[in-house]
Amino acid sequence: MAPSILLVNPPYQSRTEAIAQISVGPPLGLAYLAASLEVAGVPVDILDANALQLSEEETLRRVLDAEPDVVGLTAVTPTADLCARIAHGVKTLRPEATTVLGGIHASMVPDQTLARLPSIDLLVRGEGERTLPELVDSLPGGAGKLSRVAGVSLRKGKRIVHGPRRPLVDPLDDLPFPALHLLPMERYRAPESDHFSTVIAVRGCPGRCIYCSCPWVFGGTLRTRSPQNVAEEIERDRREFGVKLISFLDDTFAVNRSWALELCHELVDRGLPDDLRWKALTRADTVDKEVLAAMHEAGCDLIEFGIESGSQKLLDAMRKGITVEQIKNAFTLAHDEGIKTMGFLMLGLPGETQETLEETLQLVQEVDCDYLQVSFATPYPGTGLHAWAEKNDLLQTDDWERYVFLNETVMENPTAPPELLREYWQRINRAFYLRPGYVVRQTLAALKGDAQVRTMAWAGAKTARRLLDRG
Ligand code: B12
Ligand code: SF4
Repeated sequence: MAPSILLVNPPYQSRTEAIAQISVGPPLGLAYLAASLEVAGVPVDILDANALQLSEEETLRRVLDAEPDVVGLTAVTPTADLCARIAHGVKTLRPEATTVLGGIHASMVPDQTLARLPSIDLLVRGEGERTLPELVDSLPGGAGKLSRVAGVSLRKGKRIVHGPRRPLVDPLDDLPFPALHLLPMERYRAPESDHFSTVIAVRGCPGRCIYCSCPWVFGGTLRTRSPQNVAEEIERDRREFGVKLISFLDDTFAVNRSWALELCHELVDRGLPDDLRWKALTRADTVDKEVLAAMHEAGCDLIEFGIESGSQKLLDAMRKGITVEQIKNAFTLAHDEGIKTMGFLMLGLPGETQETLEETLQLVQEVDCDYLQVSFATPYPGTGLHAWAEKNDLLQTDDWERYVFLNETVMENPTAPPELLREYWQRINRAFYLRPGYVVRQTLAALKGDAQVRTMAWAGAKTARRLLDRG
């Protein structure tokens, strides 16, 4: 019989800010892996310790109770050490089990990760759907040889060896739908709904923003699923799990305009229930009136745009490939269509100064988005930003657990010291949350019973309190 696998989403979310905690989604990567393992006949289960709000100790206990042959953990940079601690517990108390780490962090810096985390036996780089079943088949006693499996990295004595690069999955329609039946679906929620799930329809991004890790897993070219395949998954999510809100996790939902229009038309043609709504993240340069109208008609209530900065100079330096005018235009068009908007900002990118921070403050006031997230530029290992910070000796710490961009700065910026960034973090949040129009609008909407506004207002109130507490 094939070895059994337990895939583990570590318990990380309690460490983030209020705004992050009010949304808990399924670990979609693990659900994709589980679906491929099921097709390959490998006994698999998922432990979403994050959604179940388990402690580290409880997570380890549940892993050991399941008696898996293989424990697969998923990590972003700030959760890599947490995964390693769980793996350490496994190796201590069940040494015969094999520990495998995958996800964006492992994909970006495999050598460093294996060197620093001795409790991890094997590491998977990039997409795992094809790699993991082959890896299982190549464990001692299996058919293949581990070091030859494409996408796998491991230690051989003191050396770290890498199997060849794994080609990207293409066409994506070949993948089975994520195995949501292995997850505690009743636990997932977003401000707008307690019946929440996520879908990824597009993989890869042609962008090259210096701070971003995305292309390391999904590559630099765009792969889209067929609109029919995406719509079928959404119908499945509704039918089998009662999902009422979907968040598209695609890096750039509308970057392929004709595909986005086709998907929206497909969703409308299928006559999805009116109470099935969705939201998506896309670049500000990918939307126009027609695309936004189609998205709204197909059920899109909220669009998230990466603003990053109000300074054109900075947008160019980070290779965002977007103009300030395009950002303003995108927000205006979305509001005209009646779609709510969320903006993401990043303070402290190379070249940031008081002047550029002022420009960002002005832009936030101008675009008047409904929700806002202000973060600090964080140099994730393997990105151009990390290389810049390292070269200029600006890294304040290499403690990966502190690389949570909502919490603190982990990088010095020669033209914008941490105190200045914190000051503008406060000023921008204050200007946003405490602006009179916003308070009135949110209060009215909350009185009308808008659940999304109520929850976001709760997060907003927490942020505002923090702002006032800090003076
Ligand atoms: C959804 C999401 C979240 C959700 C997570 C919800 C959930 N339960 O999954 C939330 C909002 C909680 C979140 C939080 C954060 N996120 Co986030 N998030 C994403 C996003 C948009 C999608 C992730 C996803 O599901 N992808 C789809 C699946 C299919 O891909 P995948 O998870 O990578 O899995 C595949 C492979 O990686 C691999 N794989 C993954 N795990 C494993 C495990 C094994 C054993 C194997 C073999 C293979 C394998 O196989 C999978 C299938 O191909 C990505 C962007 C992106 N495009 O991926 C950012 C992203 C992962 N997030 C990022 C960041 C920075 C964060 C935060 C640190 C932000 C912050 N607050 O500071 C926090 C981390 C929380 C914390 N406190 O530690 C960065 C990670 C950068 C880095 N180097 O770490 C990304 C890449 C965004 C970016 N532009 O850079 N995030
Ligand atoms: S456009 Fe978005 S996903 Fe693409 S590289 Fe830039 S930040 Fe990353």
